[in-house]
Amino acid sequence: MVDEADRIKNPWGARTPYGPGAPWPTRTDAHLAPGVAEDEVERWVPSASLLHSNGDAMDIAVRQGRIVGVRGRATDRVNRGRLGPKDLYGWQANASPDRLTRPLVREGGRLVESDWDTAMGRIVVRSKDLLERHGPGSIGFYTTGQLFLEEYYTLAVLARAGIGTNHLDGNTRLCTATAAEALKQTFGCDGQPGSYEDIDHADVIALFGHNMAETQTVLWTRVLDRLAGAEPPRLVCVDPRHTPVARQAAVHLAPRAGTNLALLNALLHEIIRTDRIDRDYLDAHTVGFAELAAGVERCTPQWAARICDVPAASIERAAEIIGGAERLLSTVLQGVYQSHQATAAAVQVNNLHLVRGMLGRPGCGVLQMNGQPSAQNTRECGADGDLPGFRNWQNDQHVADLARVWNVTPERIPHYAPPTHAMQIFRYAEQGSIGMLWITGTNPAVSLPELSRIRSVLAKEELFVVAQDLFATETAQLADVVLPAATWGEKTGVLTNADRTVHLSEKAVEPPGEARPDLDIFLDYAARMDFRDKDGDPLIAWHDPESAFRAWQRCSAGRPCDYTGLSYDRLREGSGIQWPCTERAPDGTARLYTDGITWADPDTCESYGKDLVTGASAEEAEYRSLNPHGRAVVRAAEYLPPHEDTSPDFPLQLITGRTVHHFHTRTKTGRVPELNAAAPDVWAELSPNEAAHQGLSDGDLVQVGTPRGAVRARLRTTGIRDGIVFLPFHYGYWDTPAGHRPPDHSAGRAANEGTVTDWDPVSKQPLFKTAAARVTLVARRDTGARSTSATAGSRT
Ligand SMILES: Nc1nc2c(c(=O)[nH]1)N[C@H]1C(S)=C(S)[C@@H](COP(=O)(O)OP(=O)(O)OC[C@H]3O[C@@H](n4cnc5c(=O)[nH]c(N)nc54)[C@H](O)[C@@H]3O)O[C@H]1N2
Ligand SMILES: Nc1nc2c(c(=O)[nH]1)N[C@H]1C(S)=C(S)[C@@H](COP(=O)(O)OP(=O)(O)OC[C@H]3O[C@@H](n4cnc5c(=O)[nH]c(N)nc54)[C@H](O)[C@@H]3O)O[C@H]1N2
Ligand SMILES: [Mo]
Repeated sequence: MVDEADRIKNPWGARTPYGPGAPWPTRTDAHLAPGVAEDEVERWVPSASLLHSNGDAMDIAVRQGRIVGVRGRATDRVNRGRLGPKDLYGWQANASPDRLTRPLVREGGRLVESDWDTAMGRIVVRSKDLLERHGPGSIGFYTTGQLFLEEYYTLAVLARAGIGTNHLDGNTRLCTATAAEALKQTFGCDGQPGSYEDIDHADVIALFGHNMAETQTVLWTRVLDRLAGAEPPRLVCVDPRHTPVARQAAVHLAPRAGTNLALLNALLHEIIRTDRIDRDYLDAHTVGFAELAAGVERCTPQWAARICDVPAASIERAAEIIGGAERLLSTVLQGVYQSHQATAAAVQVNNLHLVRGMLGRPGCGVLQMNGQPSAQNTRECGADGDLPGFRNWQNDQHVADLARVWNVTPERIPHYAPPTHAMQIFRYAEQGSIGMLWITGTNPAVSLPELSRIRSVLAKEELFVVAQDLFATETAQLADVVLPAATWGEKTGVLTNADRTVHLSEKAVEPPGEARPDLDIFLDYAARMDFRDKDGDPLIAWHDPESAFRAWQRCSAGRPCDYTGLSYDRLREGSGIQWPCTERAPDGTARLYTDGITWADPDTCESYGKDLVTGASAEEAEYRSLNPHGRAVVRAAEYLPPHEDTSPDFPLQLITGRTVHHFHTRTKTGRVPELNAAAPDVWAELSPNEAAHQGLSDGDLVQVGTPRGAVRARLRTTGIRDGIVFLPFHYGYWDTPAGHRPPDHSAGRAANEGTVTDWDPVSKQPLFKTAAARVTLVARRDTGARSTSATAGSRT
């Protein structure tokens, strides 16, 4: 058993050092409720983590019908028994006394308890009315990266072929849209090339805008164990903050926010200038290198140093390390994805690997990371802005093939334009062309940018909002119907992590009250709507998780994310299998592109590519002439400054992000005593230098304002670079543990009060890490003013 205080303070636990190429040793982490001994556990139910994308396998301890703890699974390829703090303690949220147990409907302006028939009845009446009067485009769905594969697939079928709407996207738009887009741009198709095992082999690991130590704690444990062993890898860290990752790095580059592309172009410049390139690899597997070489020719370290405000010598040093690597592993996450040239920058990391021929062998991988536990499934099932099975909406053959799988006519599946992205869905809801928005497993009233706008959209009289959640979240408060969902541990389904590892998560206990699995809710809706295929049979013929999984397998057959070699039984026998898993690869596939590029062929690719500056989709003919033989595409892009840059009024850059103890809007982790106590309230980070410059000191209550809104927080001086203020985005106006909600919606605690409605033109991912801001003093540290509920209603 773990020492609890220790794992809150030391999220990574004790070292188990290992050398290059050796297997990562096991270490079993567990936590049981106080007073429960291991031999009192009646059943251990297999599952995997739902509080990040790492996919840590674990077993859920059950006693007398209740979850009483968790234990990491030592046999699993992903975590070899380890668990992070959110997983060790987070399960307690399931039994929170304020779980939703009955549907709610709005009556006379208030949400009141109701029953399933009434709630579903209202949704169906609204759906049919909208379909009749305004057609399928009047209905939108906004889902998540936190359900199970079977649920996304069912939702994708009912939305795309049942309703026939193009307006279905996930909060994955805020999360991994750029990961998917960067893979499509370079490799023609989504699908993570690398494997976590690359950490065991790499001699250089480069992390771009990825605070792995706090956001994928177990993966970071693997890195720490390599660092503690023989022949440790060297780390390159690009992050404006002195994160725990930066502390371990051979080179830490702390650029101004939103300048990743300039930095990456300079790294490419140096690598090309010093001829650290793999000509054979480039010739055999890529197109476009000449344009890249020309494009970065003037991007010297000195040029980038001025834009990024980092020493040119540090850029040269980083280029030397990356250029000298024999086995390079790179990871990319939100520090790159949530800025204005997100895809253009993420693609340059792919280019580093293509130029150096570092792909498809042990230690040579690029991880365009995911964040949410099942974001990969949202993408592959087409519950986001993609068609299921990574099919290409511009390729009529792909649409026809999907129509065959669903037994509908191709015209039934909208493909007149790219599937609508989330920011556009909210725009349509704002403008009124969407009259019903069904939100599942996400809390946009805290997580989308510019919250005053989002609140006013969700509160609109004419917009019928359905919220499906565990709790009466900030979003649910604004809904017309609230559906109580079962969650992890209370339902069965599959989830796939960031390195394509598929796990089965089984039902351990009953959900509270009348709460139902999301799958059952979608199936119920499809039955009530009576969706039919072209022969008049039910469009959705499955009835439980396993039959839904089999339906998905048929849809995935022959596509890159091929699940045909898997089954619930196989997943129960083993633990964690990487797709593609087929008859020919029954044990799954560790790495993609081991034998050249496989899915970029014009006939099979998921995307014909986009213009990296405007985001405009290329036509088939353009792609055919650019890349007739289906190679990787080396795409160049020029650095452009952020739209909202600093000014005398707003002299700082605002970046937002995460802390190790909380997950997103804290609906779970805020209800867990150990995690809540570890980080109960919002804070703002400035460098000591910057604080002094603004006349502020540690502990002062400050206001972080942008042109759109403000947050009040205690100031912490940290190792962040000058010119930047950081806010964790976890804190909504819901206050733990009492469930107290201030009467005023704007408590000034959510970082997104100040973020901007703007997105990367290519991936459409919103910018959570570039806005202009100012920090002003509210009260000095020792005046005793509180920063949360006490100040909640008082805005200035
Ligand atoms: N503890 C915890 N873990 C989580 C989550 C959580 O909420 N809490 N959420 C999960 C999810 S859904 C996601 S998407 C991932 C996100 O995981 P990460 O991307 O690692 O997390 P963030 O804190 O959003 O951002 C990472 C870093 O980007 C840096 N950054 C900001 N601006 C820039 C920039 O312009 N350039 C560069 N290079 N860096 C910049 C920030 O300083 C920050 O340290 O975490 C997953 N894991
Ligand atoms: N400023 C700023 N904003 C950000 C980010 C940032 O870095 N900075 N990061 C963005 C990113 S990467 C992400 S992923 C988003 C996350 O943003 P959200 O998705 O809004 O965050 P969560 O709090 O995870 O919301 C998930 C909801 O699903 C509910 N839920 C959990 N399990 C289930 C289930 O099984 N079924 C159903 N129906 N509901 C369930 C939870 O109670 C919770 O209310 O935030 C984005 N917003
Ligand atoms: Mo995310």
